[in-house]
Amino acid sequence: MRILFLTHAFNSLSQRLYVELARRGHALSIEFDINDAVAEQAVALFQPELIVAPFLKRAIPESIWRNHRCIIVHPGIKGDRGPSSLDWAILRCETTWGVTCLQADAEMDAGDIWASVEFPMRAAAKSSLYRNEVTEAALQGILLTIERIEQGDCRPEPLDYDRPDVQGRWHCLMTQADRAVDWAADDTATVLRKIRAGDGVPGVRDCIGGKACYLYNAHPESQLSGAPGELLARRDGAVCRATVDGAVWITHLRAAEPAEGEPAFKLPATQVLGPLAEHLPEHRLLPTVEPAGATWQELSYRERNGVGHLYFDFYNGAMDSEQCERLRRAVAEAKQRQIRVLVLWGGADFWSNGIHLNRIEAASSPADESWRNINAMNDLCRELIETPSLYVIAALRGNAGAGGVFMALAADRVLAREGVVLNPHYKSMGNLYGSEYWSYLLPKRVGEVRAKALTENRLPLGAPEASELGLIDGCFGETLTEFEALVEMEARTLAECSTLGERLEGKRLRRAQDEAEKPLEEYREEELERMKLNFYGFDPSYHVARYHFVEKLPKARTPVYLARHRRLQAS
Ligand code: THG
Repeated sequence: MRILFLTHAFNSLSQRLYVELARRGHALSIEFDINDAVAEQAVALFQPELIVAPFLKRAIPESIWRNHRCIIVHPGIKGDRGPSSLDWAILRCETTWGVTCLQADAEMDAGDIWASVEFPMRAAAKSSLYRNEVTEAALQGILLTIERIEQGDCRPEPLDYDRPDVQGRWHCLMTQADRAVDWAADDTATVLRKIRAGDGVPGVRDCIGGKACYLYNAHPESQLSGAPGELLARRDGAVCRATVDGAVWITHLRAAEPAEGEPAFKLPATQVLGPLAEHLPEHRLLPTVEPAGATWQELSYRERNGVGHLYFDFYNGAMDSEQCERLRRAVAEAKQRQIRVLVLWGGADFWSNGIHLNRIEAASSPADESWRNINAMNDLCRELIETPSLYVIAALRGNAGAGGVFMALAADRVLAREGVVLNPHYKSMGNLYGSEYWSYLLPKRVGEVRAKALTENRLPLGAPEASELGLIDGCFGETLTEFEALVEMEARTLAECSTLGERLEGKRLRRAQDEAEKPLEEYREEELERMKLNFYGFDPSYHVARYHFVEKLPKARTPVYLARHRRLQAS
């Protein structure tokens, strides 16, 4: 089918639907929802048989929905309507939630229902539910919808609140008053729920030491306590704040009333608080330490059955210079242990997205900070490539993009959960050339021709396609739990395997051959030479693109690598 995606952004959900529908042979094109005239033009150019709105905030104009079938992917159960569906579901402690595929008409979210898929709720941030449960349900819903449309005789169900299976209702836009934390009264569970309901957008507006800011990424802390609302400690950029019955770690803040020149985007909490957090005791927690109760540990290392397991759960998968260095040190320390297999798990929602663009944007010299960050990423990648005594498995539980993908390729075996989406390219960030030894790691896996195609196309890739190409070694597991269990088993089997010694010997030989042919350092220097131009050269594209990305500026047009209909016209 010819399907046009009309969407606010090409976010993780739209990317997942895109790779899944492309795999099934549908002809797809994408248009960002810029204004009605642009959307009308896209429809006229592409002549779609179906329009899908995976992530749309505005109304589709009547000129479009009257003449074309438009399916809205709504993150709510049957009958649920409004712009804050998931936020309300979390705040109201719903135990079951869902995704409904409904046909757009004049009344918002009240159109005929083509499919509705439910899932059990989990105590997690809105963004995490969105990337996991909502995405899987949306995919099922869209596949059902397309199947029903293709059958031809299947009619959608009109919204009817008298039906027993229509349990949702209209919910208004959630306001900051609905979200507000009352530190003198709210217990830890309530504080967590409120912050989770607004994570990653818009955050919960609050006040810390007189500073107005939005709160993001909260985790329970069971050991520390104090006067409700008081700041108790800091750790790796996060702050710990007392509740009436315990405490929570808050890792990120956004200034709500930024002073002249102060960043207005998300940053580590201690950076936003500045002097307000300086006096706090730093509660270090080494990766090898297993905390007694609940706490927040960004980087952790555990050993089970002779296998090392390294977890790194960086917010949004972004890794600043210090985080790269901490992770590199953890890898170096794992190499000193009596293990022969190391599994890199990344975070549960993200594997990694490479350098930390928000931190770079906030730096006094973004060019210098970019340089420092990419060098820290490279040091980490080199630490992973040079592991003669260890067999390294990269286990991608969540999506990876840009440098994060190439960091994974530094492992000996790269495995991904089936639903993972990869973006193995840098170019969409203002023509960034990229580093992380990609010019060594990528062609080695897929050959020069495909390497060039992947980096130029700038399209997302599903794990099965990545596996097919040889970019990764395999993908399996419909759920996170299933994937984790299978990787764990594979790692354990490998560690106990009598031929592991031979494998490691083979790995050492190949590395030595590669090094003799062209030293790693040479790849790095060549890449960094190009990156220097991106950071310090005359063309400011990277700095402009990063600014637009970090500030979430509205898009002015859809790039032609996504808008096929515009490419067809151009050629
Ligand atoms: N029909 C048509 N277009 C649509 C939908 C539809 N576009 C996508 C849309 N569904 C998504 N649903 C909503 C539902 C309610 C609101 C917005 C999108 C809403 N908005 C508030 C307003 O416009 O005043 C405030 C929104 C905000 O500020 O975030 O209530 O079914 N044709």
